Amino acid sequence: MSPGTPLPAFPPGFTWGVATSSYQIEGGVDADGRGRSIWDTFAHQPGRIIDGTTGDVACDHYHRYAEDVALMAGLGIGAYRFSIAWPRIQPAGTGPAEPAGLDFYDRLVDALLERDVDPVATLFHWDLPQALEDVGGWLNRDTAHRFADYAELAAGRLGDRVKLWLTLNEPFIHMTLGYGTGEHAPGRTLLFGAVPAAHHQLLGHGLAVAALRARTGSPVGIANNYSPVRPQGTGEADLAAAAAYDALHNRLFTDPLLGRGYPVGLGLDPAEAGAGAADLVRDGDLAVIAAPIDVLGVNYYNPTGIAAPAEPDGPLPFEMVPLTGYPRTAFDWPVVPEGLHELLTTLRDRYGADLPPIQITENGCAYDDTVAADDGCADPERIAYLDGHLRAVHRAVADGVDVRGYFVWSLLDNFEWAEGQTKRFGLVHVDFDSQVRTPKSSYAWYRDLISRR
Ligand code: PNW
Repeated sequence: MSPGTPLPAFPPGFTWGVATSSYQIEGGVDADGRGRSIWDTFAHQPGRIIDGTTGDVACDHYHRYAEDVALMAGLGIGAYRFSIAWPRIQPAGTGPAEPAGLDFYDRLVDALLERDVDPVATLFHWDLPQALEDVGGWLNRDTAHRFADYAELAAGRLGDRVKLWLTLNEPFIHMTLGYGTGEHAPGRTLLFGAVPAAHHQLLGHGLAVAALRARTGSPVGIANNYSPVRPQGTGEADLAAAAAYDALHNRLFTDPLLGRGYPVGLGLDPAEAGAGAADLVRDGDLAVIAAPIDVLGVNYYNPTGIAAPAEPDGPLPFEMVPLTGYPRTAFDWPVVPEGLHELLTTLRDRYGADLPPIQITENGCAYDDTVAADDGCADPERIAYLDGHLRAVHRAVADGVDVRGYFVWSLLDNFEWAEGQTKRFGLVHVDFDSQVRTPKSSYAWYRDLISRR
């Protein structure tokens, strides 16, 4: 089947949504008592962001949220996934709430509900208060407790109206790019020394689940990034490298969440733990992390090709190899819709009855979209990408995977982290000089798809 044939029916009650995150769209970095985050610091350091832009203004969503909610209403979506900026709620990462920061999300949530859009809130999409980074960030166990306090404040104000809470966004990407390779804030280059940031994020997740449960009856979950691993070679060393990468990317943040404990090989499993690891993973931590969740958020972009490292004694036990033979997005990411089907059925096979219902909390693509003289913005590649991935989701549902919803990344072109404003993921084009929003042809396509459901 192709974009030409209509998409098959999805289960009744399937949620159609779009997703964004605070630092990528809000701007308003000095508004209403907001504190600094690690991304404010990082984006202002020379050489960090490819085009030298920052999130200082981004899509100015902080001031234009009403217009953006109207765009969502025009799509007819059932749910909107946004993130709350921790430094708006606790400017220094600790202490009492800044009421003006909470007021913004209060207004946003009410505007969504008025338009029949369910608010889905992510508590942490990478914008850690800088004051917490100054005392070690997620390498410091205390940050997990600070995160639970923040969750309590957010849910105390919004818990009656947010319909789904997600604790963390992609703790794997935050650990690897933020603490491992330094491509993201806070810019640390610890390689496997970043692993404590995995444990502390997961501990923070578990503590936050408990804090949320006490203040909301809404479902609670987490949004993980997954990438099916394609071994590039059939040798034993290639397969071992692929398994090592799979444990790091796909299991490190899911095995312990679903009660399996940590995968072996990362220094977190008691069987291999030296004295240092025992201090890292303390008695009782795994039970906190395995607190039952109602939803597993799945973010999918592409599979990963992995081979044995060229130098066996190098710093990493695997090497990434670009997958060939697929169309590519402007990010140079391969377009592999069947990877999403493979990922969903693998999760089901791996975790069985322990796997909670799934929401696809992100899926989307970047292309070099431009607004034409007639004010149109044609993005046929994005339509083909989304269509292909939705068919893959549908096949997984037909194969028995419990997928309850799908959120396009993203509503708007936005600040794409280290890529700045050079990678456009939106259903809506944003002119970053004028802040004019222009719905792309994919916006109309998604609107029509939703209206036929
Ligand atoms: C996700 N990778 O990040 C994030 O949740 C979004 O904030 C982001 O805009 C979106 O995907 C598109 O990049 C990722 O290197 C960042 O594989 C990097 C990777 C994957 C996801």
